[in-house]
Amino acid sequence: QLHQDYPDDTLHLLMGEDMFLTLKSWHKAERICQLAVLCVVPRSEDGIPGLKRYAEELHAMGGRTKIVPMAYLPVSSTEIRHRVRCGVSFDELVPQAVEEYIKSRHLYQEGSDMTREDYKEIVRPFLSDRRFYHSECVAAEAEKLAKVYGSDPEKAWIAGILHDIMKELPPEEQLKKIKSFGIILTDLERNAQKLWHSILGAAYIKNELHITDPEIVDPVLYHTTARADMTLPEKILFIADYISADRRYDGVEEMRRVAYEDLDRAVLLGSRETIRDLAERYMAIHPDTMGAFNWCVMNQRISK
Ligand code: DGI
Ligand code: FE
Ligand code: FE
Repeated sequence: QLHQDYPDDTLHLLMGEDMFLTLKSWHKAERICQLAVLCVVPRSEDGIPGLKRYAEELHAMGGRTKIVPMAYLPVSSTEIRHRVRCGVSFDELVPQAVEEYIKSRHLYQEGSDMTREDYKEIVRPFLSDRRFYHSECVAAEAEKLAKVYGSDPEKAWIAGILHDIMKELPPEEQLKKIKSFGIILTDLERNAQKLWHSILGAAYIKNELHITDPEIVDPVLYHTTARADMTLPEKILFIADYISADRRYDGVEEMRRVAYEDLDRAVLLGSRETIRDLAERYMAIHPDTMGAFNWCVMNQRISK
């Protein structure tokens, strides 16, 4: 087509080293050689002799070639896409405008190929053995609950493995990070250190791991307090955290039974327990914790 449009011009076909070295196996390779000068961009210094050899083979079948002297860029698109998906910074690999474009359109994140092992690898360095084990148990429990109640089991598992990711950072560091994400805490929140890890966890997942799915981010945000009008994924993580296999407290067996019988009832019992425990210790109760309890009471007929 281009030859018809530009009959007097010489056409050049640009390609990278890998493509060039497979050219002879392409469909109608000889025809391609007739139609255009093949321009190859080397991937590394070491690649050039190999390219020259291959170019000679192409010359033998009538090909014209040019090895383009271009500064070798140690950048691979596969590497960039992988980094984007894993939430690892890639700004040194692309121009700033490209970075902004990729981020603003959330490219290369959909159909994430992150495996469970990838998520575990992300969480592992933040947590002690005990807390990591807890996270695995919560993830497994959340997945199970999701299957029973018709929520997305994979997302439930991911929310579970991530939910306490910030729990063991030193408190001062948690506070610093919360500030750095531009989050303003209420007075109550500033004085309730146990609440920081869920607020920070959700922000970290969003800003650093670039996971924006509300079915993952919101359950993490509300896993400690719960709240009124909870979504199904939020209820599931809140309860999974309460009944996971590593939990030991009086009544845990009863709570496990209720959780699989009536999830809303379990949320009611859970928030009642949290409030009772906090009140006994003269700790401030977060409005969302109260909100969850009130919402549950008003929505359920409570028979003792
Ligand atoms: O992180 P986990 O230990 O797995 O469990 P979690 O995230 O539910 O945290 C439980 C802690 O959070 C427990 O020490 C009580 C505290 N907490 C929960 N709701 C409130 C709260 N603390 C205050 N001050 N106010 C609350 O409303
Ligand atoms: Fe937690
Ligand atoms: Fe937890």
